Amino acid sequence: MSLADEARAALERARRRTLALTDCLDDAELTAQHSPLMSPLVWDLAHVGNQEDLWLLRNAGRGPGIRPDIDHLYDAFRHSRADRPALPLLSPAEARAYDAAVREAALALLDEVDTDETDDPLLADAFVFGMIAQHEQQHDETMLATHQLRTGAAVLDAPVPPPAPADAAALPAEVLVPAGPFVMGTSSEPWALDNERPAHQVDLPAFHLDTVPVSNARYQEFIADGGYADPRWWSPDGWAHREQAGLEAPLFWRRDGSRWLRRRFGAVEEVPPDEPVLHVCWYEADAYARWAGRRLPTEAEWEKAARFDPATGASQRYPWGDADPAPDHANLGQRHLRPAPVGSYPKGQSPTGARQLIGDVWEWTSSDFLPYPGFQAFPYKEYSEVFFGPEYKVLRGGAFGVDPVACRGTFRNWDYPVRRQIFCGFRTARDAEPSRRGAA
Ligand code: AVJ
Ligand code: FE
Repeated sequence: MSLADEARAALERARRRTLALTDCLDDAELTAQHSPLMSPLVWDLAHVGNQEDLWLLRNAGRGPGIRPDIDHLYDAFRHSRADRPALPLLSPAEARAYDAAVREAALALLDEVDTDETDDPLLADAFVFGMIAQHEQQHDETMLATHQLRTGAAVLDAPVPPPAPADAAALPAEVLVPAGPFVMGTSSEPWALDNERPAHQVDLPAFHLDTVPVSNARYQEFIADGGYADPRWWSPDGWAHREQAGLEAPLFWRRDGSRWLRRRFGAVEEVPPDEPVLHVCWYEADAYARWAGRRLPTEAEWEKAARFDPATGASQRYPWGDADPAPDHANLGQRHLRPAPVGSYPKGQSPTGARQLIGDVWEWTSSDFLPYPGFQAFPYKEYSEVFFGPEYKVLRGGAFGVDPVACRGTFRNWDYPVRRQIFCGFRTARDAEPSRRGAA
């Protein structure tokens, strides 16, 4: 498939999902604010169309666009999420009509341009179309998080992932990633965003990484051992936050006698022991790791584990190789409304044997969100550059609600260390003992 055809398919897939996430709720629910952390869904609904209007119709197509007059309402930097309900936003019907009109013109533009022959860096390889498909999918994921925060009867439905494969219980607890240089980031992935570029070499000491994400069962051991009451395990900032926010368990968990229940998209269930833990903030992940005698992996370690093949010395696009994600590689694309049990997806494992690096849950790393050497903002500073710095931590790997177009071995996500409404979990690492004979 050509990149132009892939862009068309990715845009159409994103739009089906956007509509599925919003057509299931009435106008009152779409305009309500379900959490001060989130926009009303009707804001996301028109924002995706407005970004497409700006980037495809105006910047790439050099036309007048459809509604430049409403840009200010949908500029994420102008109004905080908490302030958005009070804005004179488009109604749900107006937002749907706007999105459809923009899309029709955008697909006409895609038909018109030769994305193989152009000199325009926005159009070449259909980059800007891929960027807008990723943008819409990222907002779909945000809307899915709003659905999770919303109280009220369930409106979403999806099959439960299959049980873990037979070998899951016998997997080694950790894998060894050997010392040495690897290529981090990319200069060749056509729709990689600016913060994933350029490819550059990073040399790392050997380390061990958990084979699978930390499960609810493991996390419950931390809780049962008094992990939330013991400042030894927490960083100073983390402890201060734990006290101030009153953290006692992952978001959406509630104790019921001796068991833990969790709310999940409008239903309540017992916490499933073999699922990766979800909805923990960076401080909780960091405290668990210290309690376990371990640490979070750095972002570079995570990417090396996910991409480096010791047999070839090369970095792959994904843990399983260079092929686009298929359903037996990873839990992506909101096929399920939950992560799969730990040990799932043997076909998606990395060369060193780690599973579920892609999909299921976003994985917190110990790293701040910083530019790679040689970073250049493209096509706009407000995607990545304005967020670089110590206040954001990097997450890797994508979650069950991430579409394959917005997920790859190089993809970088970031958030504040206190955030836990996103679909975040983690795995832990430790340094490997240096060889007593020195370098092998
Ligand atoms: C990359 C997920 C942090 O949602 O704030 C959406 C993606 N940027 N619109 C976000 C994004 C502009 C961004 N994250
Ligand atoms: Fe956005």
